[in-house]
Amino acid sequence: MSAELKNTDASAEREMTDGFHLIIDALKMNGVETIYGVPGIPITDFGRMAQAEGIRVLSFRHEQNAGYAASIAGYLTKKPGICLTVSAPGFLNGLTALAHATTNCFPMILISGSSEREVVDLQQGDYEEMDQLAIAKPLCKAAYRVLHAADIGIGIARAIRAAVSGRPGGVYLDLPAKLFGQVMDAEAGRKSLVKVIDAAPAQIPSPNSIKRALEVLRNAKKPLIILGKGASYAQADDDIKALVEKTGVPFLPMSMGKGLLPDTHPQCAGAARSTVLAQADVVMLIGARLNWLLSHGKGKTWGTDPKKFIHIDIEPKEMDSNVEIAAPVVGDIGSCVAALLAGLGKDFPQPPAEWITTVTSKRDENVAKMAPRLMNNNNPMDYHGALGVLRTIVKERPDAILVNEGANALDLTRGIIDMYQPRKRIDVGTWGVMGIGMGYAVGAAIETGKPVLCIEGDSAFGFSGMEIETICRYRLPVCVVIFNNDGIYRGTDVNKAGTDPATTVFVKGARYDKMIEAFGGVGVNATTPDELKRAVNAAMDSGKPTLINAVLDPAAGSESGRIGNLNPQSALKKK
Ligand SMILES: Cc1ncc(C[n+]2csc(CCOP(=O)(O)OP(=O)(O)O)c2C)c(N)n1
Ligand SMILES: [Mg+2]
Repeated sequence: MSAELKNTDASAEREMTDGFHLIIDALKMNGVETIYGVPGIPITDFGRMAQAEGIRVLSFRHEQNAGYAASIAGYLTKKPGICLTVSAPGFLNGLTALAHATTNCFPMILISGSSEREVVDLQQGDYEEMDQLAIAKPLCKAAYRVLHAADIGIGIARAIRAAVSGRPGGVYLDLPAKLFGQVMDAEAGRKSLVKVIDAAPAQIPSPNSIKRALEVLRNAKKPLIILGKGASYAQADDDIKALVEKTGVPFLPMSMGKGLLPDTHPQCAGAARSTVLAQADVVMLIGARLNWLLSHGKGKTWGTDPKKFIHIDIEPKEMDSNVEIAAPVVGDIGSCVAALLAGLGKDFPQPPAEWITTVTSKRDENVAKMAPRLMNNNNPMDYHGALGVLRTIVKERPDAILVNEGANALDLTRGIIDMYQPRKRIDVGTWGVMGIGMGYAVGAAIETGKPVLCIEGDSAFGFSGMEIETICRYRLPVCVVIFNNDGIYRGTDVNKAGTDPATTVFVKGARYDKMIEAFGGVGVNATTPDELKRAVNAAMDSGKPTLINAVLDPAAGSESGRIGNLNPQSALKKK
């Protein structure tokens, strides 16, 4: 045999790999266990192979919901949630969730197949042609494209590090169709993979910033701590609790900060929100931004007395974003809180008793005012009657995850239902976006293994309602309660032109519970708080996918819930 022939034989026997397998190997090497997506060209086989290789691949009915599932997976686990989409339209459907992840600082990677670069770039009209990388860029933290199989390892490593390090966010990874089929030597392929070491390195705050912050806090007469979802994300629960309790400062949880310390904690000022925001003189923000949700730190909400802010955040650019920050503390929340705790010493002064009395008496007064409304047995139900029973159910099942969206259905649930454990309340987030519901429910059930209770406005539910098939298909322990008041905010609007229905109303008396029956789930129509209680308890006990149509008085809600003031007004009289 000639030497040349031998060589050919040897290379034919060489072990080879391809793009499909390199992507799977790279994800597995970096601990990715679950992918949320929708199959199609060019990623169908990839999904099959990933599933065969032991990655859990969950198929949704719409990419946006898969994306929301991935985003909340990132929030709950501190590892990037992975969403997988097809080119152009699938990619665009997933993009809203990627932007949502970035806005909310959740680590997520949107991996999308894309069409042939040569054709796309010459705009020759390829199947699902789109310059996806360019479109994704302004909507996420980082965007990468991999063209060669040998770069898959690096590409995935970069995406993972970009998503979780510093302030977490969404990352786009573009994988053109041709990449999946590219073949290379298996040994070289193995060597090209990258395991990301210390993907989110601790960012230690400067000692001076800690000293300054403690000095400001020490001199406060009316201090307040605000806990944002960044504090929940940090998983520094014990230290945060210790900081709050050792300083004795009243705390106000933001929506997804609820449960870091129980809402029933003696220092919780949740029910005295207006009082503490208006009257506090020093406000320590932990993983909470001074955005619209906190009225930008100024104006009527914040009262007339001067404030000093201590701001703890991983992102230096967040400081002074809306008002002057007297004591910026830049670092990861865990490291910052640990440093503050260490600096407290033994004799850190407690807040003046007068301030504590002001806060607790206001809180107790508001709680007492609310109590009888929560026990009402009105028929048709109103929000308070329905939430009264759900509040007890959550108290009895503190480890269940609560998903919540809507307008009144959101604001009233947030105010009424106490949370007892960190990261149990997940909701519309920074944008107040409708549509997170069923995606979050799937993501939360898969990532935590805990039962999920969704409290959904009837409009809110509609944005992701088809995923109840997904919930039934994977047999997830999800109970969806729809607060059905026949529409957006309320079901009573009338179109003055008398033709079509008003823009905010839906089919009267709709039976959402029938929808889930089509997929083998349990549907219940509940017209009283008692019926609602029985149905939710049964669902939570059985773990069976359940959808409860809670019939509410169509007149029960108010325009835009608690944020009606944000609707633009004209000086001219409304027609
Ligand atoms: C993606 C998106 N589209 C539209 C809106 C505007 N919006 C805010 S709340 C809401 C629905 C409120 O109705 P519902 O969910 O039934 O809650 P209710 O107040 O009736 O309890 C809508 C459409 C939004 N926030 N997000
Ligand atoms: Mg409604």
